[in-house]
Amino acid sequence: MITRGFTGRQLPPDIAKRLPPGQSLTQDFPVLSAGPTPHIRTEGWSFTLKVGPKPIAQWSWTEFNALPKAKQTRDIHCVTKWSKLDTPWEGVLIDDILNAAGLVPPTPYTLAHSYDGYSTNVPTKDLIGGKAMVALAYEGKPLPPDHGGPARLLVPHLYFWKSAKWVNGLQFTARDEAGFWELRGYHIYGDPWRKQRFTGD
Ligand SMILES: Nc1nc2c(c(=O)[nH]1)N[C@H]1C(S)=C(S)[C@@H](COP(=O)(O)O)O[C@H]1N2
Ligand SMILES: [Mo]
Repeated sequence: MITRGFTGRQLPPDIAKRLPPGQSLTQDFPVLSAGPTPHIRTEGWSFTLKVGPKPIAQWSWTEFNALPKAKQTRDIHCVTKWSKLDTPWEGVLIDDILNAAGLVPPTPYTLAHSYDGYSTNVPTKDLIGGKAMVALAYEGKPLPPDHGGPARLLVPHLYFWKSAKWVNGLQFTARDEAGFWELRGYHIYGDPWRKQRFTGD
């Protein structure tokens, strides 16, 4: 899948230092999904915040797109060992979603939920302070379905499985509850710089 991967040793030092251990650089944008790509119409789309089981805020596509937008260009790192540098995204920061809901982060942990039944857990502090967004566009164009369109979570400082595609809500949880891959042997946190690929790494 990674046809032209470059590892640290062959790269200029300023590029090599941006690759976490064991990662190779890719120029293309691989698609990795546990199942088929769902095609989600923006007409029926909604995004919900929950605290435990209780819904506390919800936006339609139109309402969500009226929230403040931010642009971020970030390096992304997949647990399958590809990294892609300077990926340009636009979307709504989690900070601005919380603001719009009049909410201070209610619990230390969060589960992101998606239309395909996928979920992934992230400590709430890793989602705020400008560290994460719900991305709506990539390279200046609406996010394509394969890459999670119409909306995906983007948490670029963690392995890319934490960036839930087709996201439809965040659930704040009291405890760190394992999501789809975390229940199947992947690391509960997933820091690429600490090679936290699998449970116990
Ligand atoms: N909803 C959902 N989100 C998902 C996945 C998935 O199967 N379903 N796969 C994850 C994995 S393992 C990775 S590496 C990235 C891949 O994103 P990409 O296909 O845009 O490269 O999406 C993550 N988000
Ligand atoms: Mo992945």
